[in-house]
Amino acid sequence: MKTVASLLIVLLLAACSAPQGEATKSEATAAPQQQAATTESASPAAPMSDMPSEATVASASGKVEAVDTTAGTVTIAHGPVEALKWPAMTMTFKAGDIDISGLKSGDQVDFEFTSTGMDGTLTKITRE
Ligand SMILES: [Cu+2]
Repeated sequence: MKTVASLLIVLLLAACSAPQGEATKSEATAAPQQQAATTESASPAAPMSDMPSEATVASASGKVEAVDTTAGTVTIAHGPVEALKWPAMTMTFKAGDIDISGLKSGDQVDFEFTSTGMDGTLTKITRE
């Protein structure tokens, strides 16, 4: 039993010494990496600024509050948008390529839109 125990100790020591050697190496290379990470975390806007470039598609329903065919915008009081963790709110969507001439305030609508940040561009809108 003693032999087994000492073998285990030797194995454990061997197992321990190998990672230590690697740890020393990675510590040496970790310094510049940490600096890079610090630079990134110094600007918390960096991860956020990636979001607007990646448009999120979401759908919601709500009530049209205003239609501006000249500006090409529709203001909608919409319900919560779980995909974007948006609460219910009233906001103005860009119409994009959508024909909004048939909409009028008071219309109940289901709509889909792409969102970049708090900006929404309609991709589909149908009256209920
Ligand atoms: Cu909104």
